[in-house]
Amino acid sequence: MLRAGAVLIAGAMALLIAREALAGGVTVLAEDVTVASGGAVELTLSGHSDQAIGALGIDVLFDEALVTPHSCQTAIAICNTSAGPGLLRLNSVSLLGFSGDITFATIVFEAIGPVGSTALIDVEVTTLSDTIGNDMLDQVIVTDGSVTIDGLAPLTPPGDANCDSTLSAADGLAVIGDLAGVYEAGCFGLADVNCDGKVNAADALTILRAIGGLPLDLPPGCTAIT
Ligand SMILES: [Ca+2]
Ligand SMILES: [Ca+2]
Repeated sequence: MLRAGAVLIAGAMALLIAREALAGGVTVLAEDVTVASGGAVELTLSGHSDQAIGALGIDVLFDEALVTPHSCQTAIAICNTSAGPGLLRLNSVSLLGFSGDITFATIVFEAIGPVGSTALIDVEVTTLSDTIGNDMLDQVIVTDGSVTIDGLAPLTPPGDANCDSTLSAADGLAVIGDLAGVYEAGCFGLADVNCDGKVNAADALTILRAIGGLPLDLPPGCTAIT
């Protein structure tokens, strides 16, 4: 009887461990970052999946009185920075799937709230399946992030690719230099100034046009740099 009990307990423990392993199959994690009021900051949404992901939907909710998304760079998804008030939405499908360590998106937030406030970056995975459509939502572990608005953090406005607190032609050069592999722009991620989800020569040109006071051809929802 005692032996049967021990077997039962061992079996239950094995089941628990197996369930925990399963529950740890997919992680989605948002960073905690700090930014000066009026500045911009990169927040990376990353994670890991052992199994290939075929379909993914992520909602990122935030306090729109404190932060506003300027751009969203992603190699695997479609990202809508203005899906609703205080809502950024990522959607992705892949026939081959993606797995391992994954960068889902790099979001640039502008801090519009007062010094001392913190905006919770609430991450909700709404869709998750493997490449043949099997639901994997019960396997995901999500970690929310935050943007803390700090009076001590250096001011880095959108477009400030070289992180020197001002927007100048040097930022256009930093973008081109980084793309060419001759210089590492410390705030390269801030340079998607035309909000098309990637940083390239068109952004360097947009920076130069903005400095020169020339009209900028920006999509709806993309705030002009100044
Ligand atoms: Ca700069
Ligand atoms: Ca761009």
